[in-house]
Parts: sequence; C-alpha cells; structure tokens
Amino acid sequence: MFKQVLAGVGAGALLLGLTACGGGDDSGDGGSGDGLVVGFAQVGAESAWRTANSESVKSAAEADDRIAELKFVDGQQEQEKQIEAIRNFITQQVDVIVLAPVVETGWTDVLQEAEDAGIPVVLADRGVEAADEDLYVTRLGSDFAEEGRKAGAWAVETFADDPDGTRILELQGTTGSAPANDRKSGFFEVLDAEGLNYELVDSQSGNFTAEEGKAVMETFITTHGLEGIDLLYAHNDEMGLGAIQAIEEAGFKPGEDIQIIIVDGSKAGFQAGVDGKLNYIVECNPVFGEQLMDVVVDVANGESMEKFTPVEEGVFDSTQFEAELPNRQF
Ligand code: GYE
Repeated sequence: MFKQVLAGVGAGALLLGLTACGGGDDSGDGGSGDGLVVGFAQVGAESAWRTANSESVKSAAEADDRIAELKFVDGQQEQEKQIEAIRNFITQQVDVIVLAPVVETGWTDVLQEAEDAGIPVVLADRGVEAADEDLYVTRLGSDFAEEGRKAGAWAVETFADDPDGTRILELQGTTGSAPANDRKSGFFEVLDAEGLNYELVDSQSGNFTAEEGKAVMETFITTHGLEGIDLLYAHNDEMGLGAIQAIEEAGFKPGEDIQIIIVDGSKAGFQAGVDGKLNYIVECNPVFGEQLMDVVVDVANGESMEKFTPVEEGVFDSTQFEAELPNRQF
C-alpha cells in the first residue's frame, strides 16, 4: 500500500518535472525514507532512440520498488539546460543523479558541485571527456567506437574491390557528442587499418535530427552531385531517413544509386531497409531502464563498479531486415 502511494507520487512528480523543467517544487527528501529519489538529466527528444530511452527509464523507475521518485528533465539538446537541471537536483538533495550528457566537454564544474554535495553521478548513454572520469561513478551505455567499427567493417567488405576508390558522405551526430566523435573515429579507424581506397567527399553535422539530416543532404547534393558518390554513412536513423527524402526528391534511388549505413535500428529505420532504401543497420540499444535502476541502487549503496557497462547490440544487412522488423521495440 505504502509503495503504491510512493509510485503514485513518482508518476505525478514525473509530469511535474516535465512541465516545470527541473524547477519543480516537489523537493525530494533524498536520503531518507523508503526508496531513492533520482534526478535524470536527459539529452532531449531528438530521435526515436531517445524517446524509447526516456520511456524505458521512466517505466523502469515506476515499476521499481527501490525507487521512490524519478525527477525527469528534458534538456532539449542544450547543455545549459542540463547543467541547470543538475544544479536543481543538488538543491533538492536527490540520492543519485543520472546524466546523459549532450556533449563530452564542459561538465567539470557541475560534476564537482555534485561531488562536493556528496551526490553520486551515473552517466547513462553518452560519455564525458576522459579528464572528468573521476567525477562520475560509472557509465551505462553503448560502445560508440565499436558501432563505428562495425559500420566500417561492412564498408570495407562492400567496397574493397571498387577499382576507382569509394567516395563517401558522412552525416555526423551532434557536434561534440560522444556518439558523433566515436562513431566517426571507429569507422575511419577500420577503413584506414584495412587500407580501403576511399575519399571522404564531405562530412557535416545533422544534429541527430531528420530535419537537419535532410537539409545537410540537400546541400551535399547541390555541392557535389550524387553521381559518383558510393556511400552515405549517417550516425543515426533520423538523419539517414531525412537524407533518403532529400535523395528521392533529387530524383535518385537511395539504397541503389547510393548505399546507406545508419546507426540505431528503429522500426522506421528497418522499414526503410525492407523497402530497399538503405543497406546496413548497426544497432544501438536504448532499452536499458531496468539495468540502469540496478546500477543506481548499487551506486547508492556505495558498491564498487566498473567504469563502463556496455549494452549488448548487433548488426543487420539487407537479408535480415524483414525478419528483424517485428522484433524492434522502438
Ligand atoms: O544514436 C541518436 C540519439 O546518444 C546513442 O542519440 C545516442 C544517440 C542515438 O539522438 O539517435
């Protein structure tokens, strides 16, 4: 009965957190009572991946008796908003802060403030620069460099015998974000190590959104044309799907006239694959809410942990798109 009441409070506070954007007046009594008060500074709502991730964390917190309340703040892809949220969590004396940092740098001061207040920080999804490693307990998320390497391995396999060299366009994620930095470095690391003869014709950020991905692809097409371009590497589904629209509007066939790799693997991404509009999907798994709650509880109990806990993920080529589509959770 008591737990049910707590769960109800948690859900209400969650709505408050959304509208009040971290300035909610429902201050948690962190540290006392049954169950933990957790503050989650999320990146935003830029992609299907992100929506599924928020949903997974919220529902896991609600279902978990060990969690009294989740204070959820959508940072709208702005670091300043996330920093403000963390400062509010500190004022509210939450038990654990969970941060999905939009970019890698610029966190030292606020993470230090959390440490000074004695509140442990867990990174979910994205990472921060190595210099700040001592200011968080652990990161639960994907190995983005490995995702880039998987994309690179397929590119090498697909284009190794191309006598003229492979001409590549790249749509990068949010500038300065861990997945943009690492998906890029992992990809080119493999191309270089395997000695693929390639040219990076252009590479710009599409900020992980469909709109910006489409706009950048339009500029690519205007600037370089599409004839003679072999491959588009998009760091997420939304940018790839936006680019597909731009390619079609320019009168070309995505997946045929230009091969396309995306990272994430949403339903919409797989559907585009089934429709023959893209060629390779590197999976990035957002559904780690339950795992995150375990980490949060362990951290609150002061247990020692690994600095990084990877989420399991796979890869899919065109022979697998149709069979995998019904399995997708987001
Ligand atoms: O790939 C992208 C989202 O940080 C792994 O962020 C995440 C990325 C994901 O916007 O779709």
